[in-house]
Amino acid sequence: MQRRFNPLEADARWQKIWDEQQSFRASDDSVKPRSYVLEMFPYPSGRIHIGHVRNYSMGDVLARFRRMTGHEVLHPMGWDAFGMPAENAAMEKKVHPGSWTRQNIATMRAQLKKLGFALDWSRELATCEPEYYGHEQALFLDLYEHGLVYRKESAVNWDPVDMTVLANEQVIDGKGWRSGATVEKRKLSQWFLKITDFADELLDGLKTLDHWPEKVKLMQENWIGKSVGLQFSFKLDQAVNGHSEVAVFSTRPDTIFGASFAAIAADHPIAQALAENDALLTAFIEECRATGTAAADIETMDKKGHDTGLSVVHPFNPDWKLPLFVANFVLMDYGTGAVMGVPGHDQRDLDFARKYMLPVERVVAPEGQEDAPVHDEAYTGPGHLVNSQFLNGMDAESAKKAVIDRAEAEGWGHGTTVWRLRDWGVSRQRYWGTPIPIIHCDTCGPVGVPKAQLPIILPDDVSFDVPGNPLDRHPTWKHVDCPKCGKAARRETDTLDTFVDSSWYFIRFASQPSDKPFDAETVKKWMPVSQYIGGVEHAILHLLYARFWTRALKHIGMLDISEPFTGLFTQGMVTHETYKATDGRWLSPDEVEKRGDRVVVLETGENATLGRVEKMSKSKKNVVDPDDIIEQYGADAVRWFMLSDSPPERDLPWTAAGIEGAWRFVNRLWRLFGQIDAAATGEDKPLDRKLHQTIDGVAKDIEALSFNKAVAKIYELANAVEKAAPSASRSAAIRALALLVAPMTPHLAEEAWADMGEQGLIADAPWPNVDPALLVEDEVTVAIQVQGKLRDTLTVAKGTPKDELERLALASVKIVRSLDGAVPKKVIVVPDRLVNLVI
Ligand code: ANZ
Ligand code: ZN
Repeated sequence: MQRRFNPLEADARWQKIWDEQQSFRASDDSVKPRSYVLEMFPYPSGRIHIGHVRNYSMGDVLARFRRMTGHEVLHPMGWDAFGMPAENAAMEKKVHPGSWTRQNIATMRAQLKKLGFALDWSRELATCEPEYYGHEQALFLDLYEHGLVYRKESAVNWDPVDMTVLANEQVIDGKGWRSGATVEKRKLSQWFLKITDFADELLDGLKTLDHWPEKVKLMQENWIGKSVGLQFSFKLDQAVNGHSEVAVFSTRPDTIFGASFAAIAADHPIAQALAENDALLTAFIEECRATGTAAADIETMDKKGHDTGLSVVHPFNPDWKLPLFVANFVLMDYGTGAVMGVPGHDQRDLDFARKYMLPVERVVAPEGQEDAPVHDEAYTGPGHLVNSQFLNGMDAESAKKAVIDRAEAEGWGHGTTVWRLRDWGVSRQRYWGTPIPIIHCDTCGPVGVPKAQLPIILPDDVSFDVPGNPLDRHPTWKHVDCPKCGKAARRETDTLDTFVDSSWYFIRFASQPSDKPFDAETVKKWMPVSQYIGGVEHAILHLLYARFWTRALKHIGMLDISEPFTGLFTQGMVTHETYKATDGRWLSPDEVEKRGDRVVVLETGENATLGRVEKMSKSKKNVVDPDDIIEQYGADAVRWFMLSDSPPERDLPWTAAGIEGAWRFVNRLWRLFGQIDAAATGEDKPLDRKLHQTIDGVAKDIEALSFNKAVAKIYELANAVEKAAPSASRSAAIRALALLVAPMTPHLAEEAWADMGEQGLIADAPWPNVDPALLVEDEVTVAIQVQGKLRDTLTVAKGTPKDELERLALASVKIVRSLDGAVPKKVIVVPDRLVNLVI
């Protein structure tokens, strides 16, 4: 009878058994070596999407493999459950953010369970529950006590219709992304975390992260943005409102003789003072504010300025005056909010100088280019100083140092380091987040909530029918007495940025006592996470914040770990073709059918156009629902497909043919697993060798997260087993094959294991041993050359003696033909490699 694997029945049965036996529960007390495997926890948006499936399949293979290699594995799952989408749903669908979120969690948990991931569900957590965020409040207070949290007025993007602060990304062309209202700059008192205290450490720590992608480390490095240079003051030719100098910061003090102007930011105090009597400048400043200056746009934006009519004096020559501009490309919150413009060597300055017809002079030149003028491109390369008085002839590094030394000796400047990293503003005027555990008292100022009163629980009875923060307009919630003096006071109604929630969840997974955030001893047993897997979109913020929290907790003596994630892997996306109807509507894959080269709309029979292969997204309708696919093919085929074909860091195009192929392979394996023949005897040496090389190779591939390579090796082994004649070796290979696929297709593997009459679960079985003797090839291919040209090859036993190789070479039909009667003058033999006949 043709054996057919019934995934729907088998998946559910094994999932139930794993659940009942708590197979994947991690023990804090195990004596085995530990391994913590973690995928970035999902936001409960509604349903699992295929990107999650790919991400979690990868982590699962590693987790299961490490269990098989004798590790006590921690592989937890939880929910990053606070955030805006829940409030949007509340506004649009009139459901409470809490019920919307918890419903989504229930749905997505069930979906994940259907995929058979080896997760320790006993440690499941959701950041929106007081059992989690109450401890976060305690940690916030700990950081507050240690001076790592402070309150500061800062300018924010304020949406006057939604009555909320918007992140920069939520401001589109100066308008709120939801309301469309013109966004205002407002000064608000907000809470900040002192991440800048750790800038140096966070930068240095990157050097220790050998198992992180280079590109992620580079992105973090740029984000932290350490710049070493000179801060110095230009004297103003006339004082403005008591300002007699303009302080500037430059990373290129060596180019100081190339300066042709100075520029200040629109929000600079001198610009503000001048604007009081200058309507044009006031208008220009307004314009700068409206467009905003995100650092990223500076390179490309149109450089604009306003000439103040004032001049500054060059520090090396009291007679040398440079015009002072207010310029849109100068940021107020970087360096000193003012620059010296060196058009010859800075592209922004060059664009600006060309527009306002300012001098452009070269002061750094490579050998032979001393007199070459600078045209459209600023020269940023290496070279030596020219046109620079006492600096002439020096290389840039020495010149930098010489200028800094002079500035320090003469007292007009000093060497300094400037960071791009800013402190982390964590206040959000939102409901669905962790309440900030602070009480504002008119007498005592901000007072931390006493820990015994934690958690500060979000009130349930809130409404979303009017804009603004529901916590703020709740009738009673914010009215409390001051914990210090007992007078009437107000609770903080801002909640924490959800990035705070995800900055320590991996610590809570490792240890979750009810009376404190974690137990440091237990955390130490599991942390750091040995392998973290997630999307590259988190390369900067989430990973930096998580690194910061870990270091901050260490700094205040709560934890003894510096880096939370030893290994990081960022997986590629799952993509799919897109389809469009003639009227421009996007069509989903199940609305169309491909007929040859044509794509046809099923309902109407009309032609549709085939668009690009793109990341699956609801807006383009090019999504496949994991549930549908699991229903059709079972979890294992889906998992297998997610791991095959593409290297894990690359995008994986979802195709019907791909999942079909995976499904066929699952069935091929199932038929093979039925072919163990206890009666078959005899060895099959080549098959033994193939098997052991595969065991070894697959293990290495899984550890390197090269899942597609592991899959390819398993295909090859399956082919070899299928072709082999019955033997004891073949039966052993079939049994081992079940173990090899167990991390990837665990339900199929369990089913086969039971069917083979093996004891226990394959999930608990050890990874097969490798016999090192079988890893070495005992046959080699030897090249035979005539006059250095390849004419034939020999397959011989390794170590075949020289004279035997010579004899075999001369006996080769091809060689005899090639020599055409000539007798070799000399025969060169390199054992195991080649025979060269010289005539
Ligand atoms: C003169 C100069 C000459 C500069 C030159 C660069 C090249 P990074 O490396 O990113 O730190 N700058 C300083 N403060 C600024 C601000 N608030 N807004 C806009 N630009 C500012 O950049 C440091 C350089 O950016 C500084 O060095 C300054 O221009 C400019 F050939 O000074 B430089
Ligand atoms: Zn008080």
